[in-house]
Amino acid sequence: MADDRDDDGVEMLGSVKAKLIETKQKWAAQGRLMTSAAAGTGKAKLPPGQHEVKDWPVLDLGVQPDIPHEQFRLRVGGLVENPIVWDWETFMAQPQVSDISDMHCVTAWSRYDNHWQGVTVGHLLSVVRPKPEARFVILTSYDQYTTNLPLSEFAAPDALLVHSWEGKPLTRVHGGPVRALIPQLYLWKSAKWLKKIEFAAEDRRGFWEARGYHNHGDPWLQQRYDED
Ligand SMILES: Nc1nc2c(c(=O)[nH]1)N[C@H]1C(S)=C(S)[C@@H](COP(=O)(O)O)O[C@H]1N2
Ligand SMILES: [Mo]
Repeated sequence: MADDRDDDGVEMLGSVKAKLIETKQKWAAQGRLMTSAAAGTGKAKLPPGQHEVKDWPVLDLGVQPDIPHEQFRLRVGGLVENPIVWDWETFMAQPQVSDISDMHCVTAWSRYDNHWQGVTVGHLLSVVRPKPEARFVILTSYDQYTTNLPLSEFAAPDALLVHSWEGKPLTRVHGGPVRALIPQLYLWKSAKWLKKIEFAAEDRRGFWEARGYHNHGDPWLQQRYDED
């Protein structure tokens, strides 16, 4: 579907991995990779049931949107005082930070000490000003992926909208030009190819959350899958 273009005019490369989605959904149903390992000391770097990797695996639905900077738009709306649409220049003109954090994927790999650059969610919140009724956030991506999280998690100090990793622009396969990075939750909450952030009063399950993954996704509590 290399020629398919969605409503943003963004080119989609690849085809949706229906089989893979089906398999992961089945694993969720079976509780695969759940372990009874004791929750660590609180200082441990490795959450229960995880192992460290040195490379950075690529996981997605099989479609990797190609978003030139001039086509990039980030829309932030819903229950906010000041909805915004940032183009690439406006996004890059926001205060920039560098931060170091770990990634924990539900498929059991963790990668330590990633160097990120981007805009803090805290800064975004200060610009859009969520209304008091806003308690949840729904992230939508250029590949139509969605994921949901409580505003309290989205507002974590390490939560970022990142454009660079290890000093280089985030590659397309890892979600460039801009992805969310919510390091205290499993990585499926960190939407790649971010295009929309919606603040809501009610929670709404995203792509994996609707397919058996845990609604919250705290790696330290091993919230991999929903209990049924
Ligand atoms: N837009 C989008 N974001 C996504 C996904 C996706 O399919 N599409 N997959 C999620 C999942 S399940 C994981 S584990 C991580 C993988 O990020 P990585 O490929 O950079 O390792 O991205 C998350 N964000
Ligand atoms: Mo994942």
